[in-house]
Amino acid sequence: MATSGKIIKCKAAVCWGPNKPLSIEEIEVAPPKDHEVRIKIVATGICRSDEHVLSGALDYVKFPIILGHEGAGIVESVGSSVTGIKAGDKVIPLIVPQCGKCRCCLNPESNLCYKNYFGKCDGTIMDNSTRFTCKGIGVYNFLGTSTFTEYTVVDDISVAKIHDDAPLDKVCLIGCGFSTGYGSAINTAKVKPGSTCAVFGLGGVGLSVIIGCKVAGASRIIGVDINTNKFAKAKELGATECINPKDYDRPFNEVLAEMTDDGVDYAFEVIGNTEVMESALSSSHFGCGTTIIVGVAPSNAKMSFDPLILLTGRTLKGSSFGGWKSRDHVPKLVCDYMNKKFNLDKLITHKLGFEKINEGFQLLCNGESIRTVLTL
Ligand code: PAD
Ligand code: ZN
Ligand code: ZN
Repeated sequence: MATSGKIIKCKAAVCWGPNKPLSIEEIEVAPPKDHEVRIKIVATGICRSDEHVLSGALDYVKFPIILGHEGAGIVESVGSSVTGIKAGDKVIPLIVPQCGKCRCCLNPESNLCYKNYFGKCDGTIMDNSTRFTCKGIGVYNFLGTSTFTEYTVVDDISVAKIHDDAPLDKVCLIGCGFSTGYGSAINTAKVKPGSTCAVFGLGGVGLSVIIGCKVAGASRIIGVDINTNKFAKAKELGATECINPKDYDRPFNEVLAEMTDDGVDYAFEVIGNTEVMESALSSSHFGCGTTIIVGVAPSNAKMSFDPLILLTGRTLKGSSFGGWKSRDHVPKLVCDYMNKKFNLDKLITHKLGFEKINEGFQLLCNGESIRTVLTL
């Protein structure tokens, strides 16, 4: 490519600090170094985790930063030592890398990687710097991906090559929200046929949990949200009933216990609210219920519960990126989507041009959108 090895000037949505609108700026994107890949982003979803940074809920994030982590694009160029990926390939950047060599990567039960960005949390990629500059100032990277930019540079262990015919404006959701929710049901909970599930929070991730529970054969899927506008879509995607905790003036776990013969088999918290996590845990059956935490709580938030609640046989687990080993499974999920094993199109409620990114965040905050996909 003509741009290979050169600095690219392009547009990006820069976040200069919390509680400020994103600013579309011209940035410079340096060429990929050893084991790095430069990607032309074609489409990106807006996930609640991006908004957590904007609202200041994650106080460890450094600024200025380019957010966005649910993208898909086309490789522009690759650095030295990159194998298996070349310019022109369609790819999805990955929030959880897969080095293939560490203790987690070698354990079939784990999908984390020692080289993950959650632990690192310093706004850089593996070589401890980023390839972005704006007005002469270095700009940080988010979750090793940064997709709110026309071009990004990611580590080669954090990129999955996908099918040449994949529609990028749809499969971008496989980069975070869809895979996270769907995998929480399939991989982390291992939902069994005939079981009863409760999903707390019916945003893009929660609705993807519902899709997973349905594919796994759950017989009852109870959607829980304080925004009743989310119920119609939840039912369309597989919820058998939907309830609003605000309609009850007693502890919500009691309500669910009555409805489900003493508690659900699987409870999913997909909001990031520690009180709801506690409520989900007590809503799971005392002898055989499993609770999965998917929501990301604000920094320093604490969950508290009487340990006796677990002693009778409950299980509490967490799930990041739905338990998928990213580079192995993302290409397969894209093929499963193309083969109609699941349909994620209904999660996309809005499509906007990249320059309308702040409008996209507004739609999420107003509870009007499930996923807005921005096209670049
Ligand atoms: P979203 O904001 O679209 O959906 C959250 C839903 O929860 C909304 O429909 C709200 O109305 C509802 N809600 C809020 N408060 C309550 C409450 N007290 N009781 C019931 N319902 C409530 O977010 P999303 O679906 O994009 O993301 C959900 C969470 O998952 C969020 O915390 C995000 O950061 C996290 C996430 N985790 C991972 C992971 O790998 N674990 C990946 C992606 C997102
Ligand atoms: Zn996300
Ligand atoms: Zn690893």
